Amino acid sequence: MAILFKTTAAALARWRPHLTAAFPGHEVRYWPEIGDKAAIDYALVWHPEPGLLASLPNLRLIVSLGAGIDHILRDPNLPPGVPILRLVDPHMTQAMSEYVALQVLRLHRRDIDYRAQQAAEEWRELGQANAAERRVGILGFGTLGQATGRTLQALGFPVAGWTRSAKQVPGFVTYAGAAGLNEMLARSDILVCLLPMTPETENILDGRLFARLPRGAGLVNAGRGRHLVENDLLAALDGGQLSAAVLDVFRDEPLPPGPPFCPHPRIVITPHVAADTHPPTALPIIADAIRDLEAGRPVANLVDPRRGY
Ligand code: NDP
Ligand code: OXD
Repeated sequence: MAILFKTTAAALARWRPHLTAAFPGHEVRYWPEIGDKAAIDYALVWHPEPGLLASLPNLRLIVSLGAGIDHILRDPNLPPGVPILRLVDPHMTQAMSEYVALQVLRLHRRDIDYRAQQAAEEWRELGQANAAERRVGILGFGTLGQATGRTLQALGFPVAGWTRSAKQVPGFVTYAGAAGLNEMLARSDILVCLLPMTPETENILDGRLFARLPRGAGLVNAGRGRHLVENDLLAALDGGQLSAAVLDVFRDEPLPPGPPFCPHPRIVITPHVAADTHPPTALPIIADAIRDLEAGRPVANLVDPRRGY
């Protein structure tokens, strides 16, 4: 019984020390040295090459090494019927809450302006709203969105969440679908994107959406780079419809150096680190899922590829 492991070279260094101990009884094979493909039962992957998974004839489970599965679903030749597991790890959920809280506070407390003043050696007080006056809207109110919402609410921000299907989340105002989006945007002084990447959500952060936010709103995108129409963001910042943006994810990663984003006075960039997968906590979750599958028990957090997330 063998496990295929495929991630980026940089991430592999974080995973490798933990892998053999996590799966006693299984041989772990590191892509591209995967040996006899027929021996591979499980594939733990991040951005697998299209066609790789379909070439494994006895594959029983595909595990995403992240919360998103877009990097798997982009393969047009996925093996039909092989279940796909996405990572739901409380450590990652906490990390995302911390990241978004940091960035919302950065926008709320005008940190970008104060850093610019510091660089210009300028001492000047800018006005400060209360957290209770700064309404935050979260696009994508699932595992990460709701946990983040709770953290922001504890800091005093009024938080609303937007989902695909209508749902009630105790303590929050929620909106759903295209009909709910307008209302949600109109009350979002800071908009946070924690959506999965699907055909419906691609390019959602565009000029038409920005125009429906209150003038001077801030944006935090920690979903996927393809949610954002980059030229529309730059135009909205130039025209003042948006006051600032924090971007963790990009169409091309690593982000090529230089304009338009590096540097930009109103854009803060982080290198896709909002909620890194943490091998010591993620591996026991994956090992439990494999044990459940082998014992014929239901496996938590399998995704429906037709839904796209
Ligand atoms: P979940 O599946 O738990 O939540 C997704 C949410 O998005 C749900 O509320 C869902 O609605 C909503 N949604 C999906 N499609 C639409 C749509 N068309 N319109 C409105 N709402 C929609 O995912 P997670 O919270 O675990 O993760 C979200 C995403 O965060 C990941 O897919 C990934 O892209 C990104 N991510 C980024 C990281 C980073 O480091 N930057 C780290 C981890 C994840 P409903 O509730 O109705 O299903
Ligand atoms: C994820 C990510 O999907 O890190 O987990 O982006």
